[in-house]
Amino acid sequence: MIMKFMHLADLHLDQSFSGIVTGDSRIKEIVLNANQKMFKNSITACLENNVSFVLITGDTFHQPKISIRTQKFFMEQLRRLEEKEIKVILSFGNHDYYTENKYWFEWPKNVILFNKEQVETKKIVMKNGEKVAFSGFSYIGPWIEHSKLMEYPARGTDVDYQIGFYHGEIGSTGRYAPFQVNELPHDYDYFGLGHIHVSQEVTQRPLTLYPGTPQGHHRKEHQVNGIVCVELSNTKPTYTWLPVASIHYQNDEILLDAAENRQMILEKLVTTILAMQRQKNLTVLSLKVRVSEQETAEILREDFDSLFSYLQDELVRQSDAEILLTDLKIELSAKKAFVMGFDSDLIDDLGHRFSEPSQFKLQGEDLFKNPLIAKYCEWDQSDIEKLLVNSSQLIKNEVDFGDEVRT
Ligand SMILES: [Mn+2]
Repeated sequence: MIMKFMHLADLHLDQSFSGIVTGDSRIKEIVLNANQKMFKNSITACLENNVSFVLITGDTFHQPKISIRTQKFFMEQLRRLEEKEIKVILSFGNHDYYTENKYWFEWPKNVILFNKEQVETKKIVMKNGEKVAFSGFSYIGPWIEHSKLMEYPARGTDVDYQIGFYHGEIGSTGRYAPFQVNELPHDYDYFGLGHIHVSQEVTQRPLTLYPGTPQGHHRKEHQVNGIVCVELSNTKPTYTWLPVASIHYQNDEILLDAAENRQMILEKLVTTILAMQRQKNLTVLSLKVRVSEQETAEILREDFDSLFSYLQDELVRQSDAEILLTDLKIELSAKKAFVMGFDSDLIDDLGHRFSEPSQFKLQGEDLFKNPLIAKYCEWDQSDIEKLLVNSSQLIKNEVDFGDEVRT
């Protein structure tokens, strides 16, 4: 007998998409719906593949406080599975840790909740009579500072399949239930992980996978596989990835040769970007343009702002809203790069922190005391955001970051 199920983790259903600023209404629409579309696609994939059950292993929501609208949407989608009598095994991670009285709707009857920090085991009987045991736990606060693997029971003697699941990180110390790979229960049929956003096969025995997040939410989440469909049988377990994302972050670079004039540079930039390999739907592009000549670099930098905004518009237009350029960096190949020890997202995060008007005013206190500025400058929210985006860009133009050097 073959048993097929779907494993999802780290959906972060209510997380916003970082770095996306656009006036294009088609792209705004895509961004607005991307999280829900990812989950709808996932449920559709479960139905189409006729899976026996669906395993969701934590951080389904980005925050412990979940908006009522998101709750309603989530429950509605689970009900599509209920109609087909497909069970959902659901646990909570460090982001969406469980607290009792926050749900505004009743959980559909097909949902088997794991909402305790102690490892529990729950059994279900499949339509064909086979018994499956699930062992796992949930977060009830933001941290668990020790391994939970010792609590997992031995494989049940009266079950056909024993499945474990675990939201946490590999390691000896840490705040997210750090565990050692060699302590995974070898006699389980599958061990489903959550927490790490990059897909990874951790061990083959038991088959232990991090599905990774199926929908990236920022530049660093550019390696996304989707949700995972697992097949268990008497022989070796197999699995396949199913893509469900509608926004793809992509970091790329192109080379511009020497001695080209402005017309050729512009033409080459646009055609090269449009010809780049990319996935379907919306690509959010961080681009590094490498040039070999100082002169070319100077041409590009001289008109940087207007070049960047022209390219953005032109790419949206020519790609039919499938490419959004969000970062542009000019780099002279010969130059010895100045490398920061931290990742480039920190710059965006810092910028974001100052977008809160009271923070902005606090940081700019001295500046705003200047009588001229106080008199003539009114800062509304869009001015603040524009300023922050521009200043982040200035920093990114001059500096290489840890994440860019490592990849
Ligand atoms: Mn997590």
